[in-house]
Amino acid sequence: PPVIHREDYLPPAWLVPQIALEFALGVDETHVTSKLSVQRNPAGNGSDLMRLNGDQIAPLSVRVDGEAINDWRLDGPDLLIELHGQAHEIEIETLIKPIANSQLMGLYASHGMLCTQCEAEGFRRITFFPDRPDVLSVYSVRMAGDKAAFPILLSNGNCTAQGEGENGTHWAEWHDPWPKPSYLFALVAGNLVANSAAYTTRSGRKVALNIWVRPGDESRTQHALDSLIASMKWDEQTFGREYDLDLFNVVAVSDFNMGAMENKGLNIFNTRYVLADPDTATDADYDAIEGVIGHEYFHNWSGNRITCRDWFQLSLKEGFTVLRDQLFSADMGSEPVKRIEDVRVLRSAQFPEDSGPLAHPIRPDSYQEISNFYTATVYNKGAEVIRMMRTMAGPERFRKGTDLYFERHDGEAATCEDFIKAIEEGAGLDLEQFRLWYSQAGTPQVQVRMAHEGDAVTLTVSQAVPSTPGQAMKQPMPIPLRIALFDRDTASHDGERLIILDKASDTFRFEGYAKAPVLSVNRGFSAPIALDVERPVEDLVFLAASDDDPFARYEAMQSLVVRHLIAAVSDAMSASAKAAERNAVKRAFAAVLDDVALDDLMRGELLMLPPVSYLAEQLLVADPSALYEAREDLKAWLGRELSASLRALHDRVSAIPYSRDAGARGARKCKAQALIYIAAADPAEGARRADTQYWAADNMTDRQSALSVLCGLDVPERKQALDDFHKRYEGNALVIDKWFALQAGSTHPLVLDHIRDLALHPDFTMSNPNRVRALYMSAAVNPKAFHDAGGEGYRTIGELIRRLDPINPQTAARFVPALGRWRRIEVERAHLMKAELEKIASLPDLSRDVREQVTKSLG
Ligand code: B3K
Ligand code: ZN
Repeated sequence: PPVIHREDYLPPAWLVPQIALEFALGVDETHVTSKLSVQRNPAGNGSDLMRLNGDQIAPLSVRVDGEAINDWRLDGPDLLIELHGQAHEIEIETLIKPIANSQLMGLYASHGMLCTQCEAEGFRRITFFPDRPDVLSVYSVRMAGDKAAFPILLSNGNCTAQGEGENGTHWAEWHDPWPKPSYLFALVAGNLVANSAAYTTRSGRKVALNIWVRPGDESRTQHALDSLIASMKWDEQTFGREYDLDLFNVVAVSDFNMGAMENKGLNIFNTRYVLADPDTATDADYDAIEGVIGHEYFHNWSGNRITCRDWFQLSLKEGFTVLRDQLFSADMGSEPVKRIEDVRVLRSAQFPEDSGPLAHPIRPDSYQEISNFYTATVYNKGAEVIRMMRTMAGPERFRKGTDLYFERHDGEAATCEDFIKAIEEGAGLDLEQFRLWYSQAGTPQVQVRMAHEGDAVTLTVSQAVPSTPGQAMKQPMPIPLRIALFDRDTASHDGERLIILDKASDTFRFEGYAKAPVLSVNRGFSAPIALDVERPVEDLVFLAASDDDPFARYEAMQSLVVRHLIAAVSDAMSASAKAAERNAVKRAFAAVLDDVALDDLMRGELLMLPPVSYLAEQLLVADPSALYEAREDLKAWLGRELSASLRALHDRVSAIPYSRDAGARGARKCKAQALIYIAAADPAEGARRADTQYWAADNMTDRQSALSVLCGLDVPERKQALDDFHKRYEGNALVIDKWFALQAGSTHPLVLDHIRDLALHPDFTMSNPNRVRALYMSAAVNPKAFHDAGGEGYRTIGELIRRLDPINPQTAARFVPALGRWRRIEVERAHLMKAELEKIASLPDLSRDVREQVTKSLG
């Protein structure tokens, strides 16, 4: 398959200022007529050839300026037409089969409803078009279809006319005044009901808001609607961005490849990020809905009003929009807890990308299939890179930078370079060297050494950016580190400082410290780096108990645990030294359990052990089972040692009644954590408490956390609760997904047998991505299942990829990176993992998506 290079970008030869689309809708067949007004691009190369991309479609007819033509030709899937004038009208008819579209790209059917997904290259599955983000058009859409099958007809912008047709049909016309690239086109037709509200923007525009769902789901839409209103208000206040249409529609679809899609004025969502009520959604689900609703809404400016010139610039909209949704969620809830969660995602999902065969910079240089680049690197590291700019400038100056960006590039298809320049000028930063964060892949490894002499403290700080595929040599990058020097006796410091390491190695000197201080560094996770600080365990215990930066406090706890677990799986440390470190971990946990000043949300966060994926990152080659066992052992040991405090905590928080306020949510988080430790230490006591909690639960958070613990135990209560859960929520797909995910993600000794049986369960289907992820992604991230020594976990995922690829290549490709980690896994497992990749690679008709990921993983 061809490799597309960023350097090869050429402006389009032809522009399409306007497009009129007509749809004769049907689930089996939809007839599409597309009328393009095309114009030579003054900035183009002057070619007469117009390239209209296609994908698995054929033209029924092609007209130019009203005349049917035959001298068009196909170049692979694309349609080529020669045009000799300055401007023309092109009309193309296509016939598509939504019901047969199992890839869920383009126009497809879901439960009798029709909907679209066009990003990145799905529009070309509907009609021939220059399907690239730098071709911006004003869209007019007319659709007609059976009124009973499709009572609701939606597209982008405003509805301008509607009426009845013959034979029980009806039609609607939609017009979107804002020019947009084809990837933001959307159409929905189906039987839907809305939860509606009105919102008035700060300049007085009245906007009608609708959350559209299938009949029966409307009682679970209020949180999404509230989140949308909060997002609209927040973007006005925080970034000065106002909504720009009179209508904003959100539609929930149960068959969807990812989370949601920011189509102009018509966001389409995975039901997972819309539907919630206390009985069916956990606190985490509520938070995710708020975050994704915010994310898609914020795209209206960072993505839609200003879009990307080409797909290499994806982080321009995604990195920035993730930062915006992170700041939004932080403002809506607990800022420190949100920061900890974001860092946890970065380190468990993005760090492994950066250190594996698929590593790429946040602005990649080449790709074969762009769908493979919707990654944690482009999204989450992209957000961290912009967050560093904000940290260096401060929020006020950063806002001046974003104001300039929005003002300067409104209506354009822009580049990351445009964004950097606007921040440089608007915020008054020099980002010359900082641009390396856009071009270099790999997580910088930063070493910090502190020396104390007389009254001076010297920090020697050095960095190394590891080599990654295609990038052997790296240059030092500017790394902003927030630091504080603590007085051990008073547990206070003399103010936080920001130091910037922009060389391979540098020293920073601070005077006025008669005694050696305790160093707190990379506070708030000011840079997305891996940190190596040599310091005594006592310093970490001190910071875990006393740091006034909540993130640093969490980080000190994590470092203590990571140190201990890495030592536990290696021979580098004596047994007595290991025992001393383990006791330090216990003291830190005891302090967290006993600290009355701590809120429960933060307490729950601090009690979480780092995931195996992050532990494995610390080692060049890891034995995942050894790490898993060491982590389980520590859990059980802490559970025994701190048994009284953990039971007291579980009792205390169990008495707090359900509500959505922070105190009650914190209580539920602590309840879940306490139960995990109690069950690890004493399975019988754990089963008893989990069973009680399960049957008494009046909300999904408690019910799920109890069932999760029961799932890992070999006790009779397990099956009773699982059966009840299935019966109770039969027909509720999102909750049945949880039923699959809890079992596939469990620590039960027979988890692999359970996974095999679940794949044969009548509720399992390969055609619904949520269900596939519920079963198989839970298995792939479950070290107990995936890294089973016999290789059964690898075979399960390998077979899934092979079976899913012909149905839904985009979703299939998402499973490849798990196997792609083989080089970092101990040799016997590595062989088994590699064998699965080779088996996939040997298939003749692999999709571009899976082919690219597998080839790179073996390469
Ligand atoms: N922009 C979409 C992602 C589209 C993914 C296409 N494979 C959702 C989002 O990031 O908001
Ligand atoms: Zn996005």
